Amino acid sequence: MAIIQFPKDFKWGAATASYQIEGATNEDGRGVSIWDTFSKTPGKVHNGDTGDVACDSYHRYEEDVKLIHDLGADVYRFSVAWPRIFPNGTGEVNQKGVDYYHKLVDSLLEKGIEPMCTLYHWDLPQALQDKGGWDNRETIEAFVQYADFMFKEFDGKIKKWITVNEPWCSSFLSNYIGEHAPGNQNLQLATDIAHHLLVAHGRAVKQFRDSNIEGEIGYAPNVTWFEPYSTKQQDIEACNRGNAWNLEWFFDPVFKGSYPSFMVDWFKEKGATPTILDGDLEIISQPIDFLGINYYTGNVGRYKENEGLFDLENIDMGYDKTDIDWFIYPEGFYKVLVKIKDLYGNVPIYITENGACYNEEPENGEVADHKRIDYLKTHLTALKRSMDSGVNVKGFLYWSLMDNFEWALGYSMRFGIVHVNYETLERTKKDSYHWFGETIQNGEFTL
Ligand code: GBH
Repeated sequence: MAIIQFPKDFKWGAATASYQIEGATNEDGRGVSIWDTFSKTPGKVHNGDTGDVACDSYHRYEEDVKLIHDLGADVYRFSVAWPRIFPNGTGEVNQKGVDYYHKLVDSLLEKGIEPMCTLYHWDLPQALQDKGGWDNRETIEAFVQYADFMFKEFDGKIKKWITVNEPWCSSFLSNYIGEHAPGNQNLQLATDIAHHLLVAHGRAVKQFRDSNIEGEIGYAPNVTWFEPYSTKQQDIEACNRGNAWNLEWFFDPVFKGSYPSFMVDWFKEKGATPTILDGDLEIISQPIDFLGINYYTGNVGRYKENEGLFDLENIDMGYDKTDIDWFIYPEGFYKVLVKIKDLYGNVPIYITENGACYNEEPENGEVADHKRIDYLKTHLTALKRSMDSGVNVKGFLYWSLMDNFEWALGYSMRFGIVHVNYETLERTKKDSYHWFGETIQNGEFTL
């Protein structure tokens, strides 16, 4: 039996995102987002599910804030639906949308919960998509205006800001793999969009500094880990490429002001080169106050000619998977954090997302999701090990507070520590909620 103990000032919390929980997509003047369009396009989302109702958190936020409070969380990470604030992406502000986030933030602050606000968690106003979306640099301007409005409106209330969530997903997953909105399949396009998202991030950080906003700002890239199948050079290099697609590609520009050259060369051979304008890399590399890290899964990878973008195949080593079919790989969590420290120094890190998909349903008012507790235990243990190796981790936010709209997989996949019944919208605390609450209270758990 071992006790895994976290520092006294370690911050605990849970995370959500606007389109995944709010519902009320047609209310109080909210504009249309690319996820409304995408989810209503036949064949794009499992079962034809949409975010129209989702968890109805737009109406039930007080109940949800109570769940966060009862958990004992220090921080709640949520995102703002850009089309609630600017229904057309730019121009007129929609006051009712602004009011909603004031009510949410006020009720968090009343209960002593610190709000951590993500400005962009994928729900781009459709009006901007109609003009080319993130491929059009005007979207960057629109984002900076939206960000600046939010900074000033919530200055003094929100003191932790995240510009963009998982730019890899809104670029490559959405515009090359095509699994997420807007669903394009074009590597050059995706590469430009990745770049524009980074410029948007940097511009927003600069705006934050220029406007003298109180608090801290960062971004939240997703990372994974490919462990080479063997010590063969080809396996190692293929895994380096797989890792760098999430890691160096999205970190080097921010921390070093350049793209990783081995990846630029690789992409060039595949026909894609980011379109970089003068001054872009300088803007992107504005110093940030913290790094949000989202980690879920890792893979063992092996070189295979012409396999995917990187001559890399996933090997099934027989590791357990969660219900979404992702390998459970806590060792990758440890390794990627140590690699981040080695490459980029000791920037403060919040784990802004980590969590497991298991689809247990309530029985007699209880959800016995012990596999989720095991996932949490192994990942928190790996996290603590990284901290003991000098990684500067300040906090951990579980994804997600509650079951929600899991993007292309609709409501079929559940990540919550709170169960949501999508017929009645009733919330039920799972066993993992109680376990996590105790861990937060004690600042430690027993393995
Ligand atoms: C996050 O994305 C999102 O921020 C959040 O909104 C979402 O609900 C949550 O995670 C759960 O999905 O190679 O097939 O094993 C996660 C992004 C991208 C996670 C790719 C895992 C590899 C899966 N991810 N990924 S696989």
